[in-house]
Amino acid sequence: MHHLHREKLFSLFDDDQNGVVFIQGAETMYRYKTDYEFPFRQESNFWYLTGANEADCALVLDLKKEEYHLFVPKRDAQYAVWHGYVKTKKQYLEEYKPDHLHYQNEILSVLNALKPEVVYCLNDEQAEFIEDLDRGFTVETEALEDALTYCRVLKTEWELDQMREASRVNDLAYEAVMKAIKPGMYEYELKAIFNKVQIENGLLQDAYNGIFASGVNASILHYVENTDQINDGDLFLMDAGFECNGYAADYTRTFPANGKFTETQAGIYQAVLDAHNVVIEAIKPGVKMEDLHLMASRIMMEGLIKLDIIRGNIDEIMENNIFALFFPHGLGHFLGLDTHDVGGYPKGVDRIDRPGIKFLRARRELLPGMVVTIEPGIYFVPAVLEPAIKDPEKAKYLNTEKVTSLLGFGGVRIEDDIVVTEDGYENLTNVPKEISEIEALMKG
Ligand SMILES: [Mn+2]
Repeated sequence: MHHLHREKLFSLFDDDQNGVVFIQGAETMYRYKTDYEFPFRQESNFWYLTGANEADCALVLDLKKEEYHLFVPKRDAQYAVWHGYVKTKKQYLEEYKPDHLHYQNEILSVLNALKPEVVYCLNDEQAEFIEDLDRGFTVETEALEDALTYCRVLKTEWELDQMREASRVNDLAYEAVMKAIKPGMYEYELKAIFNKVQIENGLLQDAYNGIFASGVNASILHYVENTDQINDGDLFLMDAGFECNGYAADYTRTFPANGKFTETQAGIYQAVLDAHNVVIEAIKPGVKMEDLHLMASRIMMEGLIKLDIIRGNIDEIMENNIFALFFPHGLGHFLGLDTHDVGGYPKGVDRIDRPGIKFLRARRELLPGMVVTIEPGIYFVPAVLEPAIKDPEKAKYLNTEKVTSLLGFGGVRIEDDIVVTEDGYENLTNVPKEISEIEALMKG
């Protein structure tokens, strides 16, 4: 499948130029100065183009001949003692099917033979490696990043299948946690249940550090300690996902630890859920994420007006950015090989005519094949709301008494993974989110 990704990249460069793409893959990472090895995770662009999940590799793509050179490390017997094997060149060729296979120390001789007019590199560090070869190669760092972003943001059917599998397992893991949770448990016990389901289904790599937050901890956006005991009456917010062949799932669900929403919890939850549902229904090609963000914010503010947590005219509340007090993050992000995937900040008009690149421009509008998360939320963050209560310009829109009473509430976030299709969307996430569905699932 990775050969399709290389073809896609080749198609973006003019083939009458004598240029090459050069990328170094990930190295083994150690904990500080010890021999503790972190689990290996290939650099996403290198993985995208090669499917080679090994440390210390590199690639050269010859843009003129459209040929793929893979460079692999030369391992000694000592490596086999610790890692069980040393692959032969024949094994590498069979596994990754490059047009040409070389050892790492042959990069210079291959480049010397190709004599490229320009070497497209991924970043300054790798460009420096080429410059340090001291053969006067011209190096370019922006065009390759732009091209790979363009490739990766529009998923192929194979890539979508990996995300569907990551989602299928994520569905199971979420339901297992929702069924298991009881007041008195510790947050990490739910993480253990979540990870068990992922791993026993063959997904071994988490996509990001999961958040398992009870009560007030849910108002800390990147709470990853997961150490606290869960109280009766707490809401529990969980935001976690694993990868399938490098492709992430990233959901969030918020549910009552004891299985039953209180009236206040249900009110705030419903405000977020209404925004989440309406925004997802609006997804189709041509829609802009920033418009969806404002749409979600407005619906949530209408919900908070109905609950008498904020007061005033909805247009004025939007104009004065009161929504940012309760919704201090973005509506969503691109999802793929990275949880916050490439393509979120498209290049402007000034990047249209990069040298040697055919594609016209990146677009902010959603297009078929893009995958985004939709994750509105309402949080009661004391560090944000306490100053707002003291600021008359903001406080006039707040029911300060009610807001003060909710400073220990925590937060609600609901996040699904959405594929943009030709005529709308495909929702990859299938975990209960309506209040009645959640309560029915948790009752067992
Ligand atoms: Mn997310």
